[in-house]
Amino acid sequence: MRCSATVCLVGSLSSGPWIYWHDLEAACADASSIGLDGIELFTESADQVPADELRTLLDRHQLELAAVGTGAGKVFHGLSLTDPDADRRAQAVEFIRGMISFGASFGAPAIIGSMQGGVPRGGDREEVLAWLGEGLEACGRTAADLGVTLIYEPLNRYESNLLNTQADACAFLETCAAPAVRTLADLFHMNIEEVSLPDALRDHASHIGHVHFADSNRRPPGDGHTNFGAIGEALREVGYDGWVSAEAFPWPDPAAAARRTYETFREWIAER
Ligand code: LER
Ligand code: MN
Repeated sequence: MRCSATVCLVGSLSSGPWIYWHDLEAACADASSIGLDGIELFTESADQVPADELRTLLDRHQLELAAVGTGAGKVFHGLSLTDPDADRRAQAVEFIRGMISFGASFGAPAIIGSMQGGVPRGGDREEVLAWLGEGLEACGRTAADLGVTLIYEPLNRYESNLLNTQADACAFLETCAAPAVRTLADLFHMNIEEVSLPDALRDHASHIGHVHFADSNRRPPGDGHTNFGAIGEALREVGYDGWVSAEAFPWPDPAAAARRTYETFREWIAER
């Protein structure tokens, strides 16, 4: 398993569950000095950070790109894979495809979180799920062509009314023709939705392609009441060998949050 931390490069955001903020070079330098293996990027668009600039920084600091988030498509352009308007759904697919190819040039997957949208009041749930499936299939084909996975993230009930648990997300993916699509096990969302985090990780291990690492209160791992010993045991038992990526509030500050994250990873999660 490898540990990374999120970097928010969206200039107009100043709060949210990201460890590092706004300065990519400073984030890389700090992450590398702690011993983290990579960073996960949240950018405004697929071309916000020139690929050669990112490659230079990653190489200089011996980091990998763990994943790229697509949420800006929703936040800034109001796009989602389940918009009732077919043209808007097509634009959502195009936005995500841009992010997939940005990530793929670094071997990193794109994450579909808030871009999944939800069922509007009075909407037809089956129809909305069919649109989600079509979107995941279309984006999943692009990811497969570029040799990367695509990560679908079940969100908690306060962020989406589509699929909230690992079980629901995995059962849904099995109905789609989207073999490159994996689920994201975000420990914060799971803390709200799952009966048992370690059981959910064990039961759905074959679908899980990425882990978002946060404590129960979305503070850095180690600053809430999640039992990371049991989570580490489950992840090691199923042989999870992907990223454990800190998507948490920068509490009390980014540098301390990153250090706390890495200490918790080393103590409870890493292979021993
Ligand atoms: C994105 O990874 C996520 O977890 C969402 O809660 C952001 O809205
Ligand atoms: Mn997440």
